[in-house]
Amino acid sequence: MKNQANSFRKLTCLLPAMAILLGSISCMDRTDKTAAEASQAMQEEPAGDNVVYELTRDLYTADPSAHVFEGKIYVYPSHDYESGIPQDDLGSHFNMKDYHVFSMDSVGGPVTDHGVALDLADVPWAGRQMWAPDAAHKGDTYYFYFPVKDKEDIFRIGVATASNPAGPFSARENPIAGSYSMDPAVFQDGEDYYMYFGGIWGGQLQRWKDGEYHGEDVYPADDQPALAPKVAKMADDLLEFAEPPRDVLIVDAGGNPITAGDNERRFFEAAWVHQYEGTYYLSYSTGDTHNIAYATADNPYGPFIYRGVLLRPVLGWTNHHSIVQYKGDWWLFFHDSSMSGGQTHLRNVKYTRLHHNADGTIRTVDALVEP
Ligand code: FUB
Repeated sequence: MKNQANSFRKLTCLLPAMAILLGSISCMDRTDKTAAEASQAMQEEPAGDNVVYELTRDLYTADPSAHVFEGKIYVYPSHDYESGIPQDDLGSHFNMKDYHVFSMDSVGGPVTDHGVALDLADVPWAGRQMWAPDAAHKGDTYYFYFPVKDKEDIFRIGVATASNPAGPFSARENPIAGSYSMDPAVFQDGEDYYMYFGGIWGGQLQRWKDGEYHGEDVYPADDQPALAPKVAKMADDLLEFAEPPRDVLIVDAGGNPITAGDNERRFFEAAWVHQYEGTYYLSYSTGDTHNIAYATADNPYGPFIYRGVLLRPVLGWTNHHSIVQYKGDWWLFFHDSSMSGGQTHLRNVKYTRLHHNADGTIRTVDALVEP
């Protein structure tokens, strides 16, 4: 993946400072706190609007999927580490080989690292690169969904199960039939569960057409509809798809598909869906423009109408998030690269309050910090 131009980051960093000069301090805590100061805030401040909490400083974590299980917040992140693989546009430097699960009893409270929940060596079909996971719960079983390249270096999505939310999880013999690409996010809508997935560039979505792998990087022309995230309803056992994956169309306010050349708004990776007051919110990373954008629909399949940006670029190339409601408040989990001094493949998870506005929009979070 490419390194973002520093000038763009610096410009976004200046915006909150200009706002302060104009009398607004809404971004001040997010932009002025170093990682250590944020940890300090964790001890001293109540759950305020502008506080950014860190998940852990004990290991590198990224791509956080947060859920409330058994009254606690559980976080399912990627586990970054330095594998020595050089950086490239396909994300080879994200060479992760296991997952840890974290939990906390309260916002800003102590965080428990439950240790290795799933290891590459315990997935029979896996080759390399354990990327952004997610989890779901049904009956007395917890399901852990993870993308990893198979032994032919093609991303597939696997599922592993456990009797408790922290694992350890036991992986199935094979990936989910019909799954491909990466970044699974499983959304529960009443009795139904849907998996959203996909990502371009390193996520290989551009190498698939109609569920078939053709192996070539093929992108639509700039004026054509962008490559879409996929969605499939899950079977009752949550171990397979109940239907072939379909495209999730993202359109502008006029109903026109967001085009491949519209890098500020088009889908790149990191789909997440939550529901707020009956509306379905699809949020996703715009990749090379580094935003978390969002779009809304009246059903889980879409089309979703583009609404704006909910998280501006953070330190590091990638931007990846999840949204969860806990005890009445909404929380945005995300990562940046502040703990490693800006190294894109060594990230750390953070979280902060998220606000839905009365008109259905979401208040934009600006969490950029300098390393
Ligand atoms: O962590 C590896 C990849 O980086 C994820 O799968 C993407 O969403 C990006 O965050």
